[in-house]
Amino acid sequence: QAQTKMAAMMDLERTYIMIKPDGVQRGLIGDIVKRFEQKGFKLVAAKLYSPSRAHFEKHYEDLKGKKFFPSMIDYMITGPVFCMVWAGKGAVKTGRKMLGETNPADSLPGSIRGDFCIDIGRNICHGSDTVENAEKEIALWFPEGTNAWTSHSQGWIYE
Ligand code: IDP
Ligand code: MG
Repeated sequence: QAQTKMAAMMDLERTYIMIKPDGVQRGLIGDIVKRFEQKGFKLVAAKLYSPSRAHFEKHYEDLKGKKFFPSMIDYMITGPVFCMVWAGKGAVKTGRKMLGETNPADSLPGSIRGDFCIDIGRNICHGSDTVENAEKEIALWFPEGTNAWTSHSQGWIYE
């Protein structure tokens, strides 16, 4: 009972992580998934997906006024993206740290962008920036919902 309660609490925070077309093309899906698994976060949804331009425009609607917006959307629709939802304590903030800074040049070695890419316009991955945005993004990308399951590692990851 206590174990189930703890599992439910640790699952409350979820983040939307997406491997962009360059990350998929470069064969980095496995490396990125591996980092989140090793950290101890729990995968609750994943799919390879090729959404419409309108879907990406919705996802990035906050950036609509930016000069780079049209070319960024052009890049996003060049190929499938790998969409994931990871759950765990602090998943949003820690997920962003694991990705690194928006500009790979500012990303420390050890972070995903710090280790795998160079240009801001080819930064291979997306991660939600707030808990509120994460829930919005999860609803947009996984209208079918996510998967509830209890990891056997739960008690070895959380005290
Ligand atoms: P984030 O992905 O780190 O949250 P945002 O500011 O939300 O960064 O921007 C979304 C994406 O738009 C970035 O990941 C990057 O691919 C792209 N982007 C942001 N700023 C620039 C820019 O100045 N030039 C080209 N692309 C950019
Ligand atoms: Mg962002």
